[in-house]
Amino acid sequence: MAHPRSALLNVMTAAAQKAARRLTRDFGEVENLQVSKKGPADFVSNADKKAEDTLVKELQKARPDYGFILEEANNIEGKDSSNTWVIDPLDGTTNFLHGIPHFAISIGLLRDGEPFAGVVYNPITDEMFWAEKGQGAFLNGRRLRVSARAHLSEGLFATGLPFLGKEKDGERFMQRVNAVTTLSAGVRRFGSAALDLAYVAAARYDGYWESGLQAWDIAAGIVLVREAGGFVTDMDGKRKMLENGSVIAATDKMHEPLFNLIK
Ligand code: 2AM
Ligand code: CA
Ligand code: CA
Ligand code: CA
Repeated sequence: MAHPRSALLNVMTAAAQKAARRLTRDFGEVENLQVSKKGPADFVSNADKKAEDTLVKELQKARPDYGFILEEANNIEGKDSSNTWVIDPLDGTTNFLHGIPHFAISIGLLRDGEPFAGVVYNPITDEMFWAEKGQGAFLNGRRLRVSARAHLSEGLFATGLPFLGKEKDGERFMQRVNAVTTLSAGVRRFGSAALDLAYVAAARYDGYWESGLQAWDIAAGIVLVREAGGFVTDMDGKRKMLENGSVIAATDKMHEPLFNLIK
């Protein structure tokens, strides 16, 4: 039987599902999408924007006073200053635009500035990941627990590769990948930070690190990993992930060895 969800999570998953219907339709016709460029290798399509509009509308209906931090539109200040949605309507846009079925909708809720609830939904695999502080993390109703693998040599890790405009740190990045590939079972780079974090929560990956991210890439995923029993810090070992856009997320056993390898 599916685990019961709080009213808050029902609002979030329903909004994700509604936005996903539009995204899935557009995914079938990516050649017809209007694509523009926000920065070096940073693309946005009308699919991103439509999905975001749907999410804002649905969440505003259910929680009229909450504010929004949005990837594609200006932030919206809410009357209730202690609750803020942090939204990436389409995480993995490059995959989406290339017809690669690995992307997600990411909805995080900050309460008093701290990640409190998160939903990450991959509409292609129909995998809905959700978590709320103190309530556990779930995938389609099944409770999640990070992997129990204990040694780096058994671990599978994920990261984000630097791309055009992000290659400043390229050499340091390659050293880190080199260190982890040498000692682990492998390193993956699938191109959606939100799903990378969800996969750590689901015990598919043992750890994940990346820098140069934005709050909307990771706000939801942070709650997933923590509620599944994993640890999340920034690349300095602090808890300023949302401020400085770097993240190391791993199982309870792998966080420290991974941190020591890549710090
Ligand atoms: P996006 O698809 O929403 O843009 C993968 O490394 C992560 O980086 C994804 O979460 C992706 O989110 C983000 N990303 C991809 N290209 C980017 C760019 N050029 N600038 C900033 N973020 C980017
Ligand atoms: Ca983007
Ligand atoms: Ca993103
Ligand atoms: Ca995005």
